[in-house]
Amino acid sequence: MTVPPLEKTAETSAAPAPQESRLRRIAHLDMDAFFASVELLRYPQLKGLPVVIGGGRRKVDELLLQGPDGTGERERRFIPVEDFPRLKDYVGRGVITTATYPARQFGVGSAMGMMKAAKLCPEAIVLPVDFDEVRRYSRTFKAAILEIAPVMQDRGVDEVYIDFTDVPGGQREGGRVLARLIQKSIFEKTGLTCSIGVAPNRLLAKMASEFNKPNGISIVYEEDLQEKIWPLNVRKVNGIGPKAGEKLARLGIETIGQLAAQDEQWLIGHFGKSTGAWMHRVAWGRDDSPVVTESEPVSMSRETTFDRDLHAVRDRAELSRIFTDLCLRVAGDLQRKGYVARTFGIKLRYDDFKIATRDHSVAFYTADGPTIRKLAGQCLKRVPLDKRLRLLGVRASGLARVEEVPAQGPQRGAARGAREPTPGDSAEPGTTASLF
Ligand code: TTP
Ligand code: MG
Ligand code: MG
Repeated sequence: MTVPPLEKTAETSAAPAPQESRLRRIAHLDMDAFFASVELLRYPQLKGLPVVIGGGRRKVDELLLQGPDGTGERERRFIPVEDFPRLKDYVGRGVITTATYPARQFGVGSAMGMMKAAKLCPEAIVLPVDFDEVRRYSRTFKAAILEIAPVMQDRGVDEVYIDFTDVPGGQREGGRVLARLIQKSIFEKTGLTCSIGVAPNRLLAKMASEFNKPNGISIVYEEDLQEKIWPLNVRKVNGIGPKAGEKLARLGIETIGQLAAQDEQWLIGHFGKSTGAWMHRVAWGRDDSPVVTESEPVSMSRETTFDRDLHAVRDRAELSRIFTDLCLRVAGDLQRKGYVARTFGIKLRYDDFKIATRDHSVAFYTADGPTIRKLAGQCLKRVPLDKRLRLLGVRASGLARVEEVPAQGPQRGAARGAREPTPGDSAEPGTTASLF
């Protein structure tokens, strides 16, 4: 491998490299066959076999967990390989979410209809997605990275950008040393593998992370543009989607190199000022966008301290109004930021400054205001309301990004919420919750 001059300088000088001689090194890390790999941790007997993830959870999946005699629900028991459902037995309109690498050798992959995939690989094992498990591993692998490299940008459930530039090892071998360390740490903490591309910027790193999948590292320098990037199809550029790809193909442009060969003005003529100029820039491997650190919230809450202490009975109407308002605000926060939650809680501070908190988890995710009002309202049944209150708060936790949970429309969430007893319904005397 040829080492670029700047890299060499940085490595051979005894003193730490001055800031300006460091190369900008940006990594893109993407987990390998993520949803499927998470299932293989649960069922290691399936390692090396074609496995696809797709379709909803079916009866056959429940039966599999229950065991032959119908007992031992969800109990961890060893399931022999031959007991798993096969693609050839699948009937329905589900599509494949992802597939293990052995399954991909049969031409099976994301977004393919399951029945079509069954023709290519009838013996592939079919499993449903376990979103909770996937999210748990998503958090764990990201936490492992943050322990090593602090500048990380979340790009979805299984991928992140990491700025290697100033991290120890981030310059060595173009970033390979640090990439190896991160792979090792993730594997130790999760048992999962990932692939990493390290390049001068996010644009090239994103492409590079695919070069050596699975469990690979790929190092790209600016001078590799012609050899490693230009032969790729334009669709490999993050941001050139199916429509732009088709239009470019109609114009006779298939590869990034062909795109780079076009005059910028010509591209602007066809795609408009901003897209045309952007296409020209990316074809030449240029991207200055920073890696923006943003951490996942663990909860969202709203609370309010009253102007005067309020009493659950005498100030019932006012408290009820404030409580509803807090719930709707929490719902608004969740919706605006693209989250749903399934644990809702309350916080009270009494006039003696003692604090009480309660929370309540449900089996579904929601960001629906009235549903949150009902669920948080149930927590009120479990706190003493005989003293005056100084503060009231509502909190949502157990968060998930809305796109990461199985589709469940607000109707379903609300309907299920509505089935729970509502605070106002429980009118037993002495049940303090009814006061709200
Ligand atoms: P990807 O990173 O695109 O795919 P992958 O991790 O399964 O495989 P690879 O090794 O090629 O990276 O997506 C991450 C997860 O997101 C994937 O395991 C399943 C899920 N996913 C969807 O839910 N819908 C989709 O259309 C795709 C592409 C992925
Ligand atoms: Mg992936
Ligand atoms: Mg991905």
